[in-house]
Amino acid sequence: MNVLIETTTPYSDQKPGTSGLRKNTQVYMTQKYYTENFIQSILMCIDGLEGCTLVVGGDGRYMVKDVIQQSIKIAAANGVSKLIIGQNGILSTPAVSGLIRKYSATGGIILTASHNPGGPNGDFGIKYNIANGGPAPSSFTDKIYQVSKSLQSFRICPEISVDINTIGSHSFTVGNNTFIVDVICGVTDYVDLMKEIFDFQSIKSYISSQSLKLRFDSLHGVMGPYAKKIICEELGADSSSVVHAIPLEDFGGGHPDPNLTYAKDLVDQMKEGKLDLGVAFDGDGDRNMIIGKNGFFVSPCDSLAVIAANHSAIPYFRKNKVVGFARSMPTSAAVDHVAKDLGMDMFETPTGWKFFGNLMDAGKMSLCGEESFGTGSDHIREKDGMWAALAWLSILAHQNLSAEEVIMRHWRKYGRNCFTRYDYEQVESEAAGKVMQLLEAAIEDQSLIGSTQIAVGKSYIVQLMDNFRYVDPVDGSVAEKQGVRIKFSDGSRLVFRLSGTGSSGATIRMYIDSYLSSTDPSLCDPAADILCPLVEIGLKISNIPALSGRTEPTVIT
Ligand code: VG1
Ligand code: CO
Repeated sequence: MNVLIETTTPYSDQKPGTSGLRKNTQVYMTQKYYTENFIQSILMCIDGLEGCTLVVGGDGRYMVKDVIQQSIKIAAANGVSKLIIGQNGILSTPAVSGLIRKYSATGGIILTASHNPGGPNGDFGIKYNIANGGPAPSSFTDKIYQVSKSLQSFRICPEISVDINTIGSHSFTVGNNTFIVDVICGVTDYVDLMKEIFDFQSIKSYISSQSLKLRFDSLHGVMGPYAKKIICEELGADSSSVVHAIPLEDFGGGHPDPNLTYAKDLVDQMKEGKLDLGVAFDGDGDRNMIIGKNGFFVSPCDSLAVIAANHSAIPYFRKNKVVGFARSMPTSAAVDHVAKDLGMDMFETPTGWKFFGNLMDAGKMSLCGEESFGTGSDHIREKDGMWAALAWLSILAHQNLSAEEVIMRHWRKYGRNCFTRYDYEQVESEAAGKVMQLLEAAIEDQSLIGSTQIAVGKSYIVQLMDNFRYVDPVDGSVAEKQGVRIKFSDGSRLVFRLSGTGSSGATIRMYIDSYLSSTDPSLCDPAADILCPLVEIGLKISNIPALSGRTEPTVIT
């Protein structure tokens, strides 16, 4: 197979965000060699590229198959020895993480824009994961960006093409080297891993003995085949338990984001009261939303805390000692109370899963999560939607309670960290910048400290205002400006940051949380009622409505 050196012109905007390079699909489609440049840039940053093994897969969105063919050609020409590719190009993000670890690959390329819509008018994304199975750290993605800005050529074997729809192994000779492409079933290894972690037999008997009615909604993302295999075939639930299970290139026109807005169908079905547990996943299968009977919403912050408190219901955690917990900074401190109770270490990291990997590799932390519907453990180095669902099923089986009862019991023991998030999506970048400048100016002059903020008859005193700075306890790397925090004297908190996963304009996120003690008379009130004064205060301090021109957020969680 011939290797060609193709001349190209560099792009100045290939800067990975919170989780990979995400752009409108048209950017990849219409700009010459946009994809090729980025893949070449990734490869040039891999130590030991010659002779290495990489895992490649995507979430089934538009362009995934084409980009896999391009990746095969470019990897071959760059001296990679072997690619492991999911059949039909499909691999969930957690499955890629598991495969990298299982087969000791050097890394993996994941083709996904995760929860962003797909199709020719949606988004596409490319992400690189390192040898531990986790997202490349910022030092690595910065290097990719630097390389991409001056890239003059890429290497390609144009003659190589592989049938990725059929399982099988393919071998090519490139120069003096052999290049192998293994097309594997993307589901098998993942299911095997889940079987090592959970007690499938006891979950199965629980489902059948209680005649539990489940609804797993994959939103036409990557999780359909995984859900069918695990929930129906392995755990014996009937076929109606799995919906929107065929991965579609445009997710059926939907927004594959498991939250109350974009997975409203599931929430509405759960509200009818006939189903016991609802779960939704995002496009690439790393996020999960848990909904109990009658539409009871489990906040991801509470979900993490509940799994932490009940970790012994999961065989994996009985075998492997749990050493500590972690959460992203904007995530509520619900899990902190559990850590304190159990005498575990607790870490607070910036937003994005890449910050958890070092802690896990160093044996400091076993279980972590983010408020953005991400939960996971050190079985891999990505958040894992199906893992979270199976953790919940294990806990329900262990306690023989409903999801709502599990949460109520948790609040009565630990108190409740009431949480909500307001997203203002696709705001003009300039306006979003102004919101952040306003907040940063208030940090600078500390003008709000000590002030009393009053709304809806409640008053709060501002105690602290800063921009979160993280020093990695393992390698000492520093991440600055990871979110503006306003802390009040009663422990309530507001956080503001801009999203790093959008593809156009800017998304402003405002996170609000407040702690209620276990005996508070409002303990079980709706989060919206409890947090409404703080929301108003947040909007007033940040001036979001006036600066963004938005009277309402796009999504409320
Ligand atoms: C968002 C979430 C963050 C998550 C990231 C990737 O980032 O807030 O918690 O790790 O998406 O998730 P941002 O920068 O938009 O707030 V996924 O499932 O889209 O890979
Ligand atoms: Co995702």
